[in-house]
Amino acid sequence: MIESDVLVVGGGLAGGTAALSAAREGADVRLVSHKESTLRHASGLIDVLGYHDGTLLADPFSAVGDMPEGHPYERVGSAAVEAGLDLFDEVAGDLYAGSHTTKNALVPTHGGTVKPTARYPASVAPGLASDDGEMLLVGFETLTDFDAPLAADHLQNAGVPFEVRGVTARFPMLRADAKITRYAKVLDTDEKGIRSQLVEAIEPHLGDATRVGFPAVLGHDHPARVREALADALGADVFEVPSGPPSLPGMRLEDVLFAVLREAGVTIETGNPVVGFEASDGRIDHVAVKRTHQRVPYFADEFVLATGGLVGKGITTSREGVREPVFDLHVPHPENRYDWFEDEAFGDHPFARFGVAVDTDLRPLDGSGAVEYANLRAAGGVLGGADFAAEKSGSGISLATGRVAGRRAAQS
Ligand SMILES: Cc1cc2nc3c(=O)[nH]c(=O)nc-3n(C[C@H](O)[C@H](O)[C@@H](O)COP(=O)(O)OP(=O)(O)OC[C@H]3O[C@@H](n4cnc5c(N)ncnc54)[C@H](O)[C@@H]3O)c2cc1C
Repeated sequence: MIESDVLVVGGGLAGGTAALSAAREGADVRLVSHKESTLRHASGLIDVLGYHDGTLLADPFSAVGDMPEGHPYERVGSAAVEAGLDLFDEVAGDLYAGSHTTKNALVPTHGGTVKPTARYPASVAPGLASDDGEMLLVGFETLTDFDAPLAADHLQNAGVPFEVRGVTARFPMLRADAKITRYAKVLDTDEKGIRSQLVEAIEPHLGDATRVGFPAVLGHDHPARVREALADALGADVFEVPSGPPSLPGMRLEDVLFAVLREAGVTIETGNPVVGFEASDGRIDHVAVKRTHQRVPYFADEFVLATGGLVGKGITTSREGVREPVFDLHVPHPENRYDWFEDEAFGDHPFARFGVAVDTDLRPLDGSGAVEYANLRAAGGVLGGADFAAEKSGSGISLATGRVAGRRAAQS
């Protein structure tokens, strides 16, 4: 019989944080996840709160305590948001920079905009828009998502306090259809002296630039080593411009998170979906995991749902309405589909906030506001009440609610 103290469904940032937090409370934890999480597709930037009521925030914590009732931050409280970020700093270690400040950093994006974020990979640090060294952005003919000259123009027009130029170079050796992991691999191993070939291609464009930004492909296993070698040869700081999907910074973060989970004794099972459950007396008894053609019961005392939001299908929409597909939880939403959207494309769309409503213990609530199952909690993108894309709050919500859900599950 497959049995654990805590079973976490979903292996993204929220599920991983919940599993780690429960394991650290001494629980026997199993994490079951179906497909890749948004970690591998997101930029690797850890947003806590970039905007509040449309205003850019210098300090992400200045408005965390002002969120409306039902927002995940309101449910868990500001201290939990800070504790979630502390946990992240500990897990990410040298892979990330920025833990020295409580302020949002302004990070240039591959589109040439500037994004406020609470934590950024160390590989991104020399590219911050608040520094003033002259910048050269380098794109590659074969990676068409990053148009470096265009991004440079956008940044300059946005009024950044430094000169910025962009150039498109040829990446030696690789074919047009090479995956970004292949770029990272040849740079990791310095295959056929690729780093020197790259430097030769870029040097004529360097001019007075003191920092050079590349798409985020500078190594998977040894990113610091790759950056250092390029920086030494170019005589300038080297940084990555967050890009994706898919995203190397996200993959590096996932590697680190899963290594820490294994070290903490969490049993991780990926590739199989949870497809059903049995409940009695207001408690989940077990979930059914689809393995080959069988439905295998997984028993646990406590469950954490961390299956993500609309993008990852943790929440689904159809003509019949909005659903949470694993436990068939109630998802508050207007009956009339026309009320899901605003007329304006970039308006304040209600659908962006769709998700499960929870009590302050993160237990999902039914249509009458009563707890659905006493031993089920929800965390991360599956929660409603936040528009993570507009607020720039996605990772902060996953960290804060994942930590609270995992700890409470283990303590119950
Ligand atoms: C393209 C993109 C870019 C983003 N950029 C940023 C950014 O720059 N900064 C930021 O802070 N946030 C960003 N976000 C938001 C951020 O990634 C999310 O808010 C995130 O943290 C949500 O994590 P999660 O763990 O809740 O869900 P997810 O990452 O979606 O993970 C859910 C997991 O659950 C699994 N799952 C789903 N259903 C089942 C099932 N039935 N059985 C088993 N497993 C299941 C999925 O396979 C997946 O592994 C971005 C999101 C996207 C999509």
